[in-house]
Amino acid sequence: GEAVPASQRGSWTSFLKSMTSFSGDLSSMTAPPFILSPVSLTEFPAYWCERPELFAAIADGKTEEDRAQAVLRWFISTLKGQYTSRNESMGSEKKPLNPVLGELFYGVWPGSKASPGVTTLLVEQVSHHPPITAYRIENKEKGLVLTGHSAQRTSFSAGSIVVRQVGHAVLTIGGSEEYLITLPRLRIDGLWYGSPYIELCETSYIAASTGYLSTIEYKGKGYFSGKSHSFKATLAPPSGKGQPTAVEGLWHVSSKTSKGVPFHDVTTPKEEVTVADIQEQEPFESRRLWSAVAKGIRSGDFETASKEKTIIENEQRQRRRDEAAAGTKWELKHFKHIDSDPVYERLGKLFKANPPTEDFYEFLGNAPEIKVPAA
Ligand code: 0T9
Repeated sequence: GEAVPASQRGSWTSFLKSMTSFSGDLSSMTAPPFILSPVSLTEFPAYWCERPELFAAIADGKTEEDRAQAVLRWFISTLKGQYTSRNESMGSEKKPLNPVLGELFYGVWPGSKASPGVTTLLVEQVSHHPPITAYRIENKEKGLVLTGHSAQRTSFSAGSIVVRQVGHAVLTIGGSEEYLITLPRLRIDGLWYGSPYIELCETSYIAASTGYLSTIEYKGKGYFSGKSHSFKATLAPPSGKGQPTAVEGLWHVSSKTSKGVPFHDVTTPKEEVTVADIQEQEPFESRRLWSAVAKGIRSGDFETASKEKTIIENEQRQRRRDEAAAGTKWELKHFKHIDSDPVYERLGKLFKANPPTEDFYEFLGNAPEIKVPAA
């Protein structure tokens, strides 16, 4: 492929070959330098709030239907960042840095007139193999909390990587109204040419404790509208409470309701999360932990990047050995693992969730103090 530097063509081909015979945790496979991203997966939960005004607006909905609609609008508006932003910033999808157990990422959106309230982000890598990332996003002033975790099961099919997302998120408004959010399946195409990109497929749901249910269907080129990144969503009220609302469009651009009313629009700039300067971060905070590796990748010095990565990996192995020898276990800092999430079990019934139960990482309530940068 053209996107692959001539000197890395051989290693890209063998990487693809080993992937076809591999199922499980792709994150631990060694990939050629041109496809490496300098950003760790622990940063990805920030995509949930890069339009903090849409998040804040959820709390302003006057009726149950208004709020369910605002949740759907915010959710759809996050997809562009979640699934196309590496293509925009780095030219293609890239392989993120594989987080270490206990890696942390803290951030903040300071708020503005358009997006009232300070929104804080707290992320912890709660498993290394397979990678599992737990996160919590809160806008206290608006009474909004999003808690979730993210893991993936990957397989290879017809030249593409198919990623089933494992994990879910729960959004609460005012501590009582709850929304269970499930995540779409994704396909990574364009691998052969060395320019991978994501297409979303199948269906995801947002089920509310008020009985409202959003069903979101994803299609790529050649379906509904024939365009990539197409979706159709239906927001259905509980029985006897009015008519469903249908929305259709391109999740990375905009959409309209079936009545022609504009629904979401992500053509305007987003707001990236603010994090502390690296010198002020704790050793396990993502950007500090990976700084030497990231610098190597960014500057094209892959020898240094790989050496620094090996240092981190060896240190991790040593830690695990020490724990095993001492008979101790790594303690999570901000979350407690529970085997089944009662919110998932209850609200999952609205769309016959499969599996009917899922585990969860409960927040321990110990958020660090976040310094809000001066405007
Ligand atoms: C949760 C998101 C997730 C994480 C990434 C599949 C993937 C790791 C998981 C699902 C976020 O909310 C949304 C976006 C992108 C997803 C990543 C894309 C990707 O390629 C990686 C996997 C593990 C790879 O790195 C595959 C190998 C690589 C060479 C292809 C570019």
